[in-house]
Amino acid sequence: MTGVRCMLMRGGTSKGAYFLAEDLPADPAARDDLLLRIMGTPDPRQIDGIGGAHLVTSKVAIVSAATEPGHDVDYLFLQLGVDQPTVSDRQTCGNLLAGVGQFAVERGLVPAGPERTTVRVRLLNTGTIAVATFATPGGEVDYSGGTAISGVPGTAAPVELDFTETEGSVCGSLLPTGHVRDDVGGIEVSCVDNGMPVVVARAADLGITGYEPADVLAADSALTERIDALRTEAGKLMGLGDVSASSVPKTTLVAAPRDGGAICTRTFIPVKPHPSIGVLGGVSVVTALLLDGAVGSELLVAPPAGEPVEIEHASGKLAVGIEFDTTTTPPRVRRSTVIRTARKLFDGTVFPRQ
Ligand code: NQM
Repeated sequence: MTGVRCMLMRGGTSKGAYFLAEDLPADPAARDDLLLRIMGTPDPRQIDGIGGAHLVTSKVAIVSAATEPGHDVDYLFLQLGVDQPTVSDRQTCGNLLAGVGQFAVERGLVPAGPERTTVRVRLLNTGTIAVATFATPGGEVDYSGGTAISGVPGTAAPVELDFTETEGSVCGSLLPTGHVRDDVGGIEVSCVDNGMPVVVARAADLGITGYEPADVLAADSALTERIDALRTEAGKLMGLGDVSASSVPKTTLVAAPRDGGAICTRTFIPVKPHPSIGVLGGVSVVTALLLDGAVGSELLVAPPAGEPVEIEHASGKLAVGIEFDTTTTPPRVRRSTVIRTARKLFDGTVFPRQ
């Protein structure tokens, strides 16, 4: 049986299989078929593969050396379904991105610095560049450290992620509907794309408090239907066409903060509750809430200017730093930053189901 070289990594609050592009078939159809068999999709338990039976653990990162100047590596993200045999490249993933730089060093694509290494990563799904900086004492990746992130037990080495030019990276503009606020089937929403297309609505407008645990939301089939209808209509307004089989747009329901953060969120990917919130999903939500007139901006308890905005989510908090260029109208996002951690879980050969 032929195996494939693979590294399993936790990236932020997600887990995925990382491959060098050269270790996978070049033909996308053959590649996707192989990846489905590696992950054990379709099967709600992914019992015959290495997927973790949830969308945030059914992910793939494909990395290769850059072919153009200006960045070090190319990163293609693929979201694999769990119970459906789907492979989607319509979104990127900021959580798996947190492991891409270390993977590139481990595979010899990028030389490690003596203390820290900075890797410029082109996100092939969106065409934008992210910069990842992490510890490489003595020229080796060190995954251990004292940084805790919500949704992951224990601590690990911090990875600084810095994003620029993410505005409209999937839909073409920061406010893809052309408005800061829209009415979709009687629900007020703000549709935004600052690296991830997201529909922001008030939790109360969908009949929930916004503080429910993820498993309670997952069991609420009426809510799932409402969110599906909302995102399907909003997706059309955002220029994404028929999104019924697409992982974007995500939906984030917001409520007043109650744990010292700036806003409380519950996110759906695209209709299943996220255990926390995605990285670029979080960046997009914060960007929306900082815009005058955005739905939910009245609930935001904004920190002093220049300080990160802490998003409360179903398993803790995510801090997002956003720098706006206020000399333009409307203001443009200059850069956004998030701290994550990542860890190599195993490195070896994976054997796909036949
Ligand atoms: O928004 C889940 C995750 C993500 C994506 C999702 C992500 C991001 O938690 O950048 O990280 O939104 O499907 O990994």
